[in-house]
Amino acid sequence: MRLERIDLRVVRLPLRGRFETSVGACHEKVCILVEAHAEGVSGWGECVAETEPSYSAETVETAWHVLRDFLAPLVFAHEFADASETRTCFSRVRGNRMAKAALEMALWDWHACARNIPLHRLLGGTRASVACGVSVGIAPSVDALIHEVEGYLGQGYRRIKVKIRPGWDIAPLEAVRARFGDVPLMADANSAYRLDDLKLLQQLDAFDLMMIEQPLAHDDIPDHAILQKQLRTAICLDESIRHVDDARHALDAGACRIINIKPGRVGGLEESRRIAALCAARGVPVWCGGMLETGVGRGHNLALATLDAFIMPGDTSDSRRYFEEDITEPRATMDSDGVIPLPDNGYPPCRERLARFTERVLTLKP
Ligand code: OSB
Ligand code: MG
Repeated sequence: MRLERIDLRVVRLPLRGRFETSVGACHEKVCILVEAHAEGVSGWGECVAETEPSYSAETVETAWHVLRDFLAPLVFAHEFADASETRTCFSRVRGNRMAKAALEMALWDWHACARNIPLHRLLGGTRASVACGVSVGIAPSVDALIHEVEGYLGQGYRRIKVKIRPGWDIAPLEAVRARFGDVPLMADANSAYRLDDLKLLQQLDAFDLMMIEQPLAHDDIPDHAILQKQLRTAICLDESIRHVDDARHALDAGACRIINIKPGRVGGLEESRRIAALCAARGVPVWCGGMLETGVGRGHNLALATLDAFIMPGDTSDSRRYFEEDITEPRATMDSDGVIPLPDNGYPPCRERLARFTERVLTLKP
């Protein structure tokens, strides 16, 4: 197969609530969607780069530039037998993994549609449903947090992740433990601490967290190794894992005991499978993270999370946790037992809603 046309579009959707982390707050989702066309079939991908370079160095605008000027020409020149080839097709472009992932996932989706196989089966997934956790942003008060968590537990979520930062760590975690007993609980610091904060981080051991996600700098594996030796709580790396070699280095160094795989962060589904295989071979648990994706990216995350290695509930929440209206039909919907059953035909966008949420479109041809 050779691609005949690629549409890049920027979409903007309001979030149902403000989402705040240690790096900033947002009230809307702005991202690039990629539609890859060939042989009358189209495949969709979503770029997780945000408008600001705070979670990662990539932004919507850098990804737009790299997709238009470098990645699209590479795929137009390549004859594809399989979507897994995209990874090597892009190997001459350094970094820019969020841009790469968007087009790579569109190619996976295209192959699944063209072969009439559910994407999760094409990827080698063995489950047909995915267990869900939920990521709870920094709240205006401890009472507001407790109220929000109560709602999520009532809906069936199987794991609660609380965003923390200096000044919003002990109190919220202590309150959630006191109010909800031994619910599966974890914290995500998004790189808000330094090794100097060791005493504070050791105090978190008292809360029996499943893990603490990315406590230290986004690009620092060695300091996480020093920290892990002095914590009882497992460290899970997110930002620090850009590709399978980072995962291997982190595990070899003892920098983490769990890995959060986001296909949008690591360059796509093929790289995600490699990280998952490495972790499975070493007995390291993985789970699928998220970046507040629309239905398009959420569908890819859910498909990936059906692989055997994904043994922990991920940030693969119900679409309604984020959006009043989502772009896809159907939208990801969680049962009362905390799992999302995957539809055989995936999550294709609805053209009418797409048109309403699109800010700009660019059509590329070979
Ligand atoms: O660190 O996992 C993160 C959202 C945006 C950017 C980074 C992160 C997050 C989340 C929310 O934690 C995950 C989700 O529900 O999609
Ligand atoms: Mg994280």
